[in-house]
Amino acid sequence: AENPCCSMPCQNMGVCMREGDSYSCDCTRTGYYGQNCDIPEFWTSIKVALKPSKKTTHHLLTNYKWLWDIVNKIPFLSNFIMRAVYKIRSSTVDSPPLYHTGHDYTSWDTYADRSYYTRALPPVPPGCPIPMGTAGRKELPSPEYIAETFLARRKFIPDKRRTNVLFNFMAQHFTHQFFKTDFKKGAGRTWGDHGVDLSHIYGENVERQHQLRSFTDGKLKFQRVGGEEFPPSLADAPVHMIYPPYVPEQKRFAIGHEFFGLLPGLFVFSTVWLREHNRVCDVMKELHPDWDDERLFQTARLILTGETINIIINEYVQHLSGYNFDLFWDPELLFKDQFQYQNRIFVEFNHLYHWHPLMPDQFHINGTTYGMKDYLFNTDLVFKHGFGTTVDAMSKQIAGQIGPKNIGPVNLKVAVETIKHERNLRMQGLNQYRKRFGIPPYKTFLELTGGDAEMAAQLEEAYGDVDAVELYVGLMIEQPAPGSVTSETIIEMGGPFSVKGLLSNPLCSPQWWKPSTFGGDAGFRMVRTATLRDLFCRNMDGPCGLVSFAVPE
Ligand code: MNH
Repeated sequence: AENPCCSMPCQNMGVCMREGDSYSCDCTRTGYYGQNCDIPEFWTSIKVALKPSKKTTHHLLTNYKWLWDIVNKIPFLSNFIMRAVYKIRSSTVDSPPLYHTGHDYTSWDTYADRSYYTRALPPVPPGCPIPMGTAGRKELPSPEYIAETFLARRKFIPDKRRTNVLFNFMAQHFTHQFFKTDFKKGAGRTWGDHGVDLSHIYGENVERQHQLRSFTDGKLKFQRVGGEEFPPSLADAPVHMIYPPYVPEQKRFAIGHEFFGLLPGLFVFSTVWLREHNRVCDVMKELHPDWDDERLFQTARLILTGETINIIINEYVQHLSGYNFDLFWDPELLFKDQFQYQNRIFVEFNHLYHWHPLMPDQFHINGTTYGMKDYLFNTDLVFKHGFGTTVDAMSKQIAGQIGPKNIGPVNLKVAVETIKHERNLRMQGLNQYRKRFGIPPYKTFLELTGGDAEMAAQLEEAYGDVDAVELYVGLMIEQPAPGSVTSETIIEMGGPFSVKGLLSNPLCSPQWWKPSTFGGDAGFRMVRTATLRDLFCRNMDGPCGLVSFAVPE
């Protein structure tokens, strides 16, 4: 007989357990009871009645600028709201995690085996009649068909919020320190360490880190080109890097992450963080003449970790959210609470961050246009145009909109692979995830496509039932939420993973969050005041042009 859990009967995060031909739902601490955990307890019904919907909250935060202009200036109010954002977002993530890909249920390995990504929802149960449980078609269309029909770019669609190419590369650069799928072991496995560890700058293990270090004054190895610091050549720092055969030896650079020779934008970020590291080492050596190389290196790494988090919250997430409330990073706001300073990367977080639509097909630098073929692995253009000019150009070019039919040709196969991975992992559909993250499931295809009737009809043809729409596909075809860069589901799922990941960093713990961790007041100040503009302008020869995450109007 069919597993009755296949129809996902348990609501409100109740856990389904098969009992022969029947099932039970474990409703413990869900605030609901009944066969399917669908009847609210008294206090739950009060809470539900009073709680504004996620849509309402989003609307409030992205409108009423005059109101937020006042709130932002009153510390009592802005602290209250910022703390609420930290608390509400991070409490949405299970910590410790409940599921991973090794088992369909909670197991010791879920907690202990860090070579797995964790999962917010367990897989579609085994032995279900059809791929998505009981909803939709017996057989889903091929990943190739799905990608070509719904995801492939016809004509470049620019982002309405004027997100630029610098943002695009920050996204890719920043997230690849923790999204590191170990494809040899499977799509649910990772070779990363589950958080903001700057392994993309310093390498994922001590051997790689040692190759990248100069062992004098805490600094990283570098080479001078035209008077400016750049990552060392592979000959000087022999680490494993992925380059195609046609890239000549002297144009191969040694970087923390082995993929980062791929794109000039990643090379730019690798370069600026390298310069920042060595600059911070100089400052620290001045303050602490007695420190050895090791201590200078380790302290600079912590300072750069803090700078990263500050820039990500104050500027990157700020831009992404479109909120008129000014976000900021203050770990102290959580010191009165119980808070788990531990983090795991969820496979759903990885998939929702496949923002390949951001990538334009061409890059404009100082009057020259590069097609994708001339851009991939071509770090030469950074030297040809100059570092500053390249950064300015990336700040002035609008990136693609994260939405349907906007993935360029080079990345379409990545989309195909992602769909295949989701099917291998038996991931539940978009609507199940919407419920898990507190937003109502879509009732119709038309609602999902935001009124695009043609696409809704094609989707219905493909999936049969809106509950069968796959997670990644659904995330990519939703329209951006009003005022934001990404869709409602990406915000409501990504927000929790992102806030939890940033605020659970050990730097944020009451024990670590103090000047001595960062070599004293000067280092602590660097952490708390870091900005994107300073990061670039302090580490650049010549005039500093536009450094921003959006193209100004
Ligand atoms: Mn991208 C994974 C190519 C831009 C985010 N990306 C992959 C994979 C390839 C790839 C290949 C592995 C696919 C698979 O087998 O599942 N990505 C590219 C190329 C470009 C690119 C060629 C630009 C051109 N990628 C971007 C951008 C982002 C991004 C921009 C924005 C954040 N990509 C990801 C994420 C993964 C990924 C996240 C998953 C990484 C992992 O799990 O290891």
